[in-house]
Amino acid sequence: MGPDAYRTAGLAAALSGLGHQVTDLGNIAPAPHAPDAESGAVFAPNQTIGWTSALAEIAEQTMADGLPIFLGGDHSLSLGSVSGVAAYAASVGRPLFVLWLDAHTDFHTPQSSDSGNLHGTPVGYFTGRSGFDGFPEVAHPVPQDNICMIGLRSVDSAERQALEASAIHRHDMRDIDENGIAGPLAQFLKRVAAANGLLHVSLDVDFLDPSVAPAVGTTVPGGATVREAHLVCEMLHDSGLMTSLDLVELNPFLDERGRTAHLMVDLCASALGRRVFDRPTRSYT
Ligand code: Z70
Ligand code: MN
Ligand code: MN
Ligand code: MN
Repeated sequence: MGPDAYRTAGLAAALSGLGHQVTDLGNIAPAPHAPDAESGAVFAPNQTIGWTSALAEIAEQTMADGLPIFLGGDHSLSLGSVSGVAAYAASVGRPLFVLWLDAHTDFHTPQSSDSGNLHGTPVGYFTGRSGFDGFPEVAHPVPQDNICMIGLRSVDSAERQALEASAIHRHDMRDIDENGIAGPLAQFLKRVAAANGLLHVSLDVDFLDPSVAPAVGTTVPGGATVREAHLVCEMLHDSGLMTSLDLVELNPFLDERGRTAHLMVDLCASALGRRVFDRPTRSYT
């Protein structure tokens, strides 16, 4: 339902209005997979394996044609989108960087997950953590040092431990309150530019404060404001660095007259060039 809500909210028209050529490839289907058992340690592992294979393949293909935008739907889609984008990056000999805009770190493995929700595992998967039995092997894990997380405010203890032992760059809401959101992002973008990297951005609806973005299953108070989120997206556009994007966790059943879908469309437009006034181009090199 998430992708259809974005279609209804006018995502394609917003981007073509900015001068982009937009192609809607339609809904993706999962690759054939074994049926899932009713109960297990995690929900729908086989179905998620099917989705991961299909999405990784289409991600790698579409990177050659333009800037793919993956619409969801559950954040487990990033197991496929990011691993596919990483395969493409390796094929063109450029490093991949990932900006994770989320209340959560999603750094679990299926073994460490308390909830059994695979939306808590994509970063664990594409960084090459072990324990993803039956999932496609991650041929090109994203280096931890190439990942920046912003918006964090709900981290499980197993994730916290693994994260603190990792080189992933992380900014919780206190960081943003104390220092603002522009500084840490600019620092990260400079590193992407210096490395001539590709940049995948994963925007989880719950990055935003639930008072402005209620259409998500896992609301966590104290999220980014509309203005902080637009600033992030405007800086991404100014940098010219973003090469792929996930818009995830939109659940239109929980929306109020489409306001979350519309906000996400507006943010996407900011990330792809919408602005109030022109200003001198800022460089992140
Ligand atoms: C929790 C878990 C999560 C997204 C919630 C929540 C993770 N750490 N991820 N919403 N996208 O269930 O593993
Ligand atoms: Mn989810
Ligand atoms: Mn998430
Ligand atoms: Mn989240």
